[in-house]
Amino acid sequence: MRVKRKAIVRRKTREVDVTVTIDLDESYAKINTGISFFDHMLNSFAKYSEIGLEIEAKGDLDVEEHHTIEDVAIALGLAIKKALGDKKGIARFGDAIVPMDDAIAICAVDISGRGYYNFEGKIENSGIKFENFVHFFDTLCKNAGLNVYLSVKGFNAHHMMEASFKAFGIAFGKAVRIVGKDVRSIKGMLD
Ligand SMILES: [Mn+2]
Repeated sequence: MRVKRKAIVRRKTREVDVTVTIDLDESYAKINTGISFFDHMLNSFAKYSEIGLEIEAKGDLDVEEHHTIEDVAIALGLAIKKALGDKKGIARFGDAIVPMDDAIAICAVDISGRGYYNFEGKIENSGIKFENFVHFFDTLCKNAGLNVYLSVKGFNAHHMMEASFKAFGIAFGKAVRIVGKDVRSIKGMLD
């Protein structure tokens, strides 16, 4: 019997109280961040990565969305890192190309243990600001130890952001799947 790839992370600051529950071998989503568009994006991520994900966040949205998006990214990143454990048997790499009408997103993921986000594109503000869209992925990568390349082109900001979350979800879902027995690195570890 495999070790459960589950984790719960709570992060409580003076700005945000967020709890993330993740199960890499389930498939469901229950998301409530108080930012409807962000919930829509996180639901897409969970759906297309085929992981179990619960996020409950209460942030200082009267200030603006930045703190809530940032703290969700930190907690989700730490939960991913914790749930992956020793990373034995994971595919490690995953990729996806996702069109959405006028938009197209390309994503590649390496669960290398080294957090690095490489983004190409420019999107108008949509249900969340573009700066927070970029900041979310950057913060997530640093905290989870993910190397992610994401590129997006298009016209409609909603489509461009949604295609990005879908592409990231599909690529991430492939990378966390169990495909073998050993750690996929000649170093013997992914950290
Ligand atoms: Mn949509």
